[in-house]
Formats: sequence, structure tokens, C-alpha cells
Amino acid sequence: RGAEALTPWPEQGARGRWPHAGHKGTQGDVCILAGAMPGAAQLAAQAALEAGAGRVYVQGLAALNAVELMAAPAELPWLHNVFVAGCGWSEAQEERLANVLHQAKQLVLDAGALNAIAQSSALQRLLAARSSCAQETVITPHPLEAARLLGMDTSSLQADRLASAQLLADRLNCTVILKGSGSVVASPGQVPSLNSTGHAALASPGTGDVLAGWLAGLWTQSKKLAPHELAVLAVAWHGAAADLAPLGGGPLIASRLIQAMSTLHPHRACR
Ligand code: NPW
Ligand code: AMP
Ligand code: MG
Repeated sequence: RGAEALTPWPEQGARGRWPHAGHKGTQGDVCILAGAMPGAAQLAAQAALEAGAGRVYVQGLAALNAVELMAAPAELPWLHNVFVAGCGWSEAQEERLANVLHQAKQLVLDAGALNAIAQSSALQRLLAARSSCAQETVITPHPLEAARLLGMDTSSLQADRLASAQLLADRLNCTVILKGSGSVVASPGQVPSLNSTGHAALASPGTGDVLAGWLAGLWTQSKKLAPHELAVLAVAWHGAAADLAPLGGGPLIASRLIQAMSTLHPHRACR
């Protein structure tokens, strides 16, 4: 579907995005902040690895499910990581989230973090103020999470998805991926974009957590791209992986979606 045309590394040509003397320190790092449901953070972390992040740290899990992952250090390295907050957060974590909104330079917010923001005008103000401190944010709500953030019901929100996503982006002053059939990417001052990849078998548990980690993994390697372009790319590739994944009539299990992502990368095609 042409997602490869959206590569954020065009200047590096046919051999992919790794500079000749590159190493894991030049690829960029991701830090996933886990909550009460470990599976969501693990899916996000594995997707970030698959996207090609140099190092993927996880904070808050007793055990890591992949040998490539690392427990985050006690002092989080705020400057050099893209952070992901909210996947698998089912408990209120207002203080933790306020700290993340203050500290993280580049931040993906999903699920439980969005529900906490929906309930707190103080957190909404913190989020909206981030861009004036050169801090960038992409939020990834599904329709119910977006409706909670806008204080409206899901069917009114779904009736005009482009307008709803734009309203949310303008209100919270950040890039929004409004997920669902035809995901919409909206940012303040930009023309919203409608994604055409993917299909309804993506409606399975954890595919949204995969998107959050995948987006962070791409973002950390491609600091030149604005969050809006990055979000368009990440959503297109997430859907393209679904289009490539073997289905056999069943659902698209989230871990199989991550496996399908491994077939997408330009560097793999060039080896
Ligand atoms: P309904 O039923 O239509 O009223 P919730 P969650 C709606 C974690 N996970 N179009 C729909 O509402 C997440 O990270 C952990 C229209 C649906 O019932 C979160 O932290 C996993 N409506 C936490 O669980 C794997 C749509 O939203 C409701 C829609 C809760 O997240 C699973 C669900 O929203 C999960 O990711 C659409 N496209 N999509 C793990 N392995 O650890 C959703 N809705 O109640 O906020 O719950 O999304 O499951
Ligand atoms: P979440 O609800 O957070 O688990 O995210 C679900 C993921 O699946 C998002 O990336 C959605 O855009 C995608 N998705 C869900 N339903 C559909 C659908 N009917 N068509 C295409 N993508 C979908
Ligand atoms: Mg979700």
C-alpha cells in the first residue's frame, strides 16, 4: 500500500537507515512505563524493539518477557528516551503521570494515561502546555478514550471522526491518533490524515499497545520528523503489517502483528 514510500530515512538510501558506523547508542532509546497489566507493556516494548530502537527499557514490571528488554534504571534518563505511558494502566496514577508530563521530552500517551487525563483538568493543562516547552506528545486514543477526553458520547464522536480528532488535537495541543477503522491523525495547524492500511481483524486485544510501542520505536530513531508525520508513518506501517500478516480466517493476535512488522523494514528488503 505504499507505506514504504513514507520511510523517515530517505537520505540513507537503499541500504536502510543504519549509518555505516552506527551502533545501538545511535539508534535511540525507548522507555515503557508499565502499569498493573503487564501484557500491555510487554507488547509495547516488543513492538519498540521490532521498530529498531537501540535500547528498550521497561519500568514497573517484576519480570521481562524478552531477553532483549532491560529494566529501567531507578533514575529515568528523561532526555534521551521516547517515553510510553498508559498501556496497561488500570489504576489511577495521577502523580506519576504529572511527573512524566513535566519531564519527558518526547512522549506517547495511551489507554490508562488518557483516562487519567480525561478526569483531571490539572493533567489536561500540563499536557497542553508541553509544546511551549519544546516537548512533543502523541496521544493514541481509541474512540471511547477519545470520547472520555472530549466529554462526549462515542457515537457523536464517531459521527465525524476527522472533526473529533482535530478538536482533540487543538484542545490538548498535541498530535492525536484517533484509532479504529480508518485511523485519523490530527495535529494543531495541520491537515488531518486518514489512514487506509489495516483491517478489522486488528480489533484484537493488545494491537493498540503494539501501536504505541511501534510509534515510540520509530520516533526515537527519527528525531528529524515532526510528530504528525511520524504518527502518519507509524499508523500506515502498523496497518501494512496487518495487511501482510497471515490470517487463516482468525483474529490477528497482537504478537503475530509484531512478527509481521519484521517483514516491513526497508533494511530487511535490502539484505
Ligand atoms: P463499547 O463496548 O462499544 O461501549 P476500555 P481497553 C470502545 C489494557 N490492555 N470503535 C468499546 O466500547 C490497555 O492498555 C491490556 C468503537 C470497547 O468495549 C488498557 O490499559 C492487555 N468503539 C486497558 O487494558 C491487552 C471502540 O472501547 C471499549 C473501539 C483497558 O483497555 C488488552 C474498550 O475500552 C488491552 O490493550 C472502536 N474501534 N475500540 C494485556 N494483554 O495486558 C474500543 N472501543 O474499556 O477503555 O478498555 O481498550 O480494553
Ligand atoms: P486498541 O483499541 O487500543 O487495542 O487499538 C486497536 C487497534 O486496532 C488500533 O490500531 C485500531 O486502529 C485498530 N483497529 C481496531 N478496529 C479496527 C478496524 N475495524 N479496522 C481497522 N483497524 C482497526
Ligand atoms: Mg488500547
